Amino acid sequence: MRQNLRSFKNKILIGRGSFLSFILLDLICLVLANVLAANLYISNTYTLYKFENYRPIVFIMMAVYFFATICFDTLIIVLRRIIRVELIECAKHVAVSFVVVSVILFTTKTGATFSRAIVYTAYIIYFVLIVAVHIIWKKLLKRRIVKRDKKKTALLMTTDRFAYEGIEELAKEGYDVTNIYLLKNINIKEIENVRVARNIQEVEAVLCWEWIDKVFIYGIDRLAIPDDLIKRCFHMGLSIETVEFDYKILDVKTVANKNPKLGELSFLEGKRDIPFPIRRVYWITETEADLHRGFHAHKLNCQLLFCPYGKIDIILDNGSDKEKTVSLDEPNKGLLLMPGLWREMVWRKDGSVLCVLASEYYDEHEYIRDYDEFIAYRKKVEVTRNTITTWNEV
Ligand code: T46
Repeated sequence: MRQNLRSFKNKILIGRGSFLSFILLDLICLVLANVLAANLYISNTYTLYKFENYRPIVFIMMAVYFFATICFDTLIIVLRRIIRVELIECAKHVAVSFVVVSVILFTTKTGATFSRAIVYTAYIIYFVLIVAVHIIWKKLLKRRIVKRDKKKTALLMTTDRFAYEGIEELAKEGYDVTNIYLLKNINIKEIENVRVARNIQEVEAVLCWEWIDKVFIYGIDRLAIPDDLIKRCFHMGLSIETVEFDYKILDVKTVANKNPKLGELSFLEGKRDIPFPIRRVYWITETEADLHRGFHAHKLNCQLLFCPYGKIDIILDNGSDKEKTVSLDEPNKGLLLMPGLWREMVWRKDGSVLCVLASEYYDEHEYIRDYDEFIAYRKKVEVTRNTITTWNEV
């Protein structure tokens, strides 16, 4: 119940409430359109139409306006909307209001006393006015926001596993991450002083009121991002870039002792070295050379593999490029594996130990153990990628 109330409050206050200036502009346009339409039909152009008589219908129009705005989302995401989308959205917005007001005019006695022609003309003028005002107002807003900060800004869509790394990597590309959307609804308010949007409504408000140059999906499968959100971004003419990597070889920090008899100590530290929260640790022992294991891929699980003793080859296949082999032959070598990679492990030395840190709990359903199924899965991911490029080009 409390959750529902909170999400309703977010919807109204954060989602719709932030469009106040657009709502006010629209209302001014509505009144102006009525005055102009009335003047077209009344011979005495110097007296602005007998507004007193006309007042009830304007109030009805305003009430319908609020109804359309709140119930049909006709005003949502206005700042970056591309012109074609702006036209469609304004037409939708006027159409909802027009249909409701027409029904009132045709079905009520009071309605019959008003000139329907004036109302219809008012709606045509209203449409032209709001399109023009929205476009100009957005240009002004953009100029004000862009002026304030000349750095390129980014919205980062990721999970808690990759947020830190994402901020760092995008900074290298010259982007200042101003907002983060975490895929899993975890109660984190900020990461490295960057605000975290807790739900889609908050992301929409960010996209509307803050100047975002680009949206980045970092280190996660694009299929995991809600479709609605992706569409919203494209609706606004925002491009989305996915930063993907299949695997990374990491240096595991190692402290060598002055006295070699004391051996070496290697260590991995939570957020600093491992870009995901560790949910599981496992290791494979009692092995012999020439043992082959694996032959599967993961849909969700990210892993960090290391071999503290011996030598193990990890053969990686992403379904399209040539297979790659990474040899884990030193304790200070780590291999970060992203989901969606087919792997085979080959033991090269008796007794070699494979240690794995995993981002997910064990779940047989997120394994792909059939190679054909794996290829089909990779293709599906590719298709989404292409679709996104096409939308981007619109
Ligand atoms: C991977 C490579 C590197 C569990 O019950 N819990 C666990 O956490 C794991 C990892 C496995 N199991 C069971 C499932 C199977 O019945 O242990 C059995 C052997 O697992 P699997 O055949 O998947 O083992 P490998 O060596 O082929 O693969 C393992 C991991 O499963 C996999 O995630 O990436 O190591």
